[in-house]
Amino acid sequence: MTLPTDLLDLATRIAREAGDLAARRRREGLEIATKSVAADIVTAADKEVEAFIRAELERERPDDGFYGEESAAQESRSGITWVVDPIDGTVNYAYGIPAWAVSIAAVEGSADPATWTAVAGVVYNPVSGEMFRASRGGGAWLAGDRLSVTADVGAAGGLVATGFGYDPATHEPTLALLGRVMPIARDIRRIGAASLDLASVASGRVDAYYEKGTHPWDHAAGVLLVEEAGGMVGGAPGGRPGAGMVIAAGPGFYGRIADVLAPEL
Ligand code: LIP
Repeated sequence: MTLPTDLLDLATRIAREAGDLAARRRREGLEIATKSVAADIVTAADKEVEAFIRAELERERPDDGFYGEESAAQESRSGITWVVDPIDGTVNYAYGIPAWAVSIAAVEGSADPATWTAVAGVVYNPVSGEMFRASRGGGAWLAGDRLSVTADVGAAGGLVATGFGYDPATHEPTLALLGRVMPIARDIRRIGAASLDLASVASGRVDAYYEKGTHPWDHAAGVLLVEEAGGMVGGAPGGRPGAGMVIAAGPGFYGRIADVLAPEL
């Protein structure tokens, strides 16, 4: 039986090496292509870094499954699947904004975000050197500091992180949603990487995060960070985070932001 801490140690080592590879490639210059729409970009580094992560995981744990942003899914034979975003915050990475991360999560169960259970996860920002880590039941950590969400928000309201999809057709409804959130917010932060948004909730740097249209690899590790830091997550049917919506906040604010977002769920 593999312990969550064993999976966490493996994810930590690989994320650090993958992040340092991505940072080297950034310094060397990028080749950029587009995916779904003009603003949805992918770099050669995204694919190279995911291939590196995948090869390391296959070498160490050949029976595990894989579910990544840039390559085909692989069914698990061990009951563990690795959910990977090699460079989350791709636009920040391309522009040189120091807010992008390697996100690696180990989940138990089928490769279905609606039912899997994350047991270990890391979000690594190679620019800041911050390695956010969590294992199920083991807490969430940044270096030697245990992470904790904010307990509640003051009279000014919550500091709320959010994001916008690449497809311009989604921007009007997303802005309308933001207009509904602002009355309970002191301000918003648009960091540009869901995994770092969730790490910010877990570390109390923001009070909440919500976003429509993210992918499981964007949030699989970050959601575990928030849960292990005493926070609440949800947004999709069954109280799980999903493509329809991810909501994460401390227990004192979660109900308020979830109520405001409820018509979207
Ligand atoms: C990004 C997310 C971000 C979202 C962007 C994009 P990517 O993921 O981390 O929260 O607002 O639209 O989806 O594409 O950089 O891996």
